[in-house]
Formats: sequence, structure tokens, C-alpha cells
Amino acid sequence: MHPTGKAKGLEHVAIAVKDLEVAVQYYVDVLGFAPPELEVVAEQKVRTAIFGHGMGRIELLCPTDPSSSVAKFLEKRGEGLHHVCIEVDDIVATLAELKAKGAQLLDETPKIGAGGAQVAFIHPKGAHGVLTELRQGPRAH
Ligand code: CMX
Repeated sequence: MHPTGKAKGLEHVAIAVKDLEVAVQYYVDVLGFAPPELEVVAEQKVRTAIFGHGMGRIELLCPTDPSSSVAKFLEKRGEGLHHVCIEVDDIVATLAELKAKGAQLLDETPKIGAGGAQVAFIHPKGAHGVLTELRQGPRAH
């Protein structure tokens, strides 16, 4: 059966970095990106720098606290790809559908992520080795 949930495509890839300022400088000075949008995402205990607009952005992630899951990731695996984020039409319906299909959800209800979007994660062990974020962006006013 074809799923009813609507995956719109890759919203961003997130890269865990040890020093946000150093990594931002590399993206701007070496790769030639325009300066990013910076944000503290308190609920996730991270600071983010987002390059680009709309779909297909790049997000640099840096922990704000040693208890952050990103701090644990850096300690264990070092800098590198942390997760991919897929934009969906209706995150609540998508989570219900994934749960019914036995997906390894880390969140059964959405939390608030970068940019005020609703987000939820699927465990990397149940997603072919890649931590996967589902996101429903805030509605335009
Ligand atoms: N990508 C791929 N594999 C990962 C991973 C990641 N990001 N994080 C952990 N793993 C692997 C580990 O290497 C480990 O594998 P092995 O068992 O083979 O060693 C396994 O998953 C368990 O890892 P762990 O170190 O014990 O980590 P935890 O179980 O404590 O936490 C996870 C892992 C994914 C459950 C946790 O990081 C989580 O809940 N993440 C979701 C929230 C999040 O990442 N927020 C930050 C970003 C927020 C934002 O973008 O705003």
C-alpha cells in the first residue's frame, strides 16, 4: 500500500561541528557561502548556523551543553554528518502512520526545532544508519 504521508524532499543536512565559529568561517571564506542565519535551539541544546534558503539547506550544529546529544555524538564519532531532515506536509499524521508501520520513532509527538518548526526524529538504527528528522515548517502568516 502506498503511504498517505507526504514527504516533500530533503529540507536540510546537518553536520555536527566542535567550534561553530571556525566551521562558519570555513563555509563562508573557503566554500563561498553567504553568512548564515544563527540560532540557539534551547530545546535541543544546540546552536545552529543555516546556509541557504528553502529546501536543501546546510545546517551546522554545535552543542551548548555537555549533556546535549550532539556533544555525545562529537565525543563518540567526531565531526561529520549528524542527520538528514525531510520536510513533510502533516507531521502528526506522518508520525501516526510511521508508528503503525513499526518505525523506530524517537519522538511520537513533535517538538520545536530550528526556526520554530515542528520536528521529530527516527532512530538511525531503524533508518539505515542515518538519524532522520521529520519537519513541518511553521505556516506562513
Ligand atoms: N547518526 C548515526 N548514528 C548515530 C547517531 C547519528 N546522529 N547518533 C548515534 N548514533 C549511533 C551510535 O553510533 C550508536 O551506534 P553503536 O551502537 O553501533 O555504537 C547508536 O546510534 C547509539 O548511540 P549512543 O551514542 O548510545 O547515543 P544515544 O542512544 O544516547 O542517542 C540518539 C542517539 C540518535 C537516540 C540521540 O542522539 C537523539 O535522540 N537524537 C535526536 C535529537 C537530536 O539529535 N537533536 C539535535 C539536533 C537538533 C536540531 O537540528 O535542531
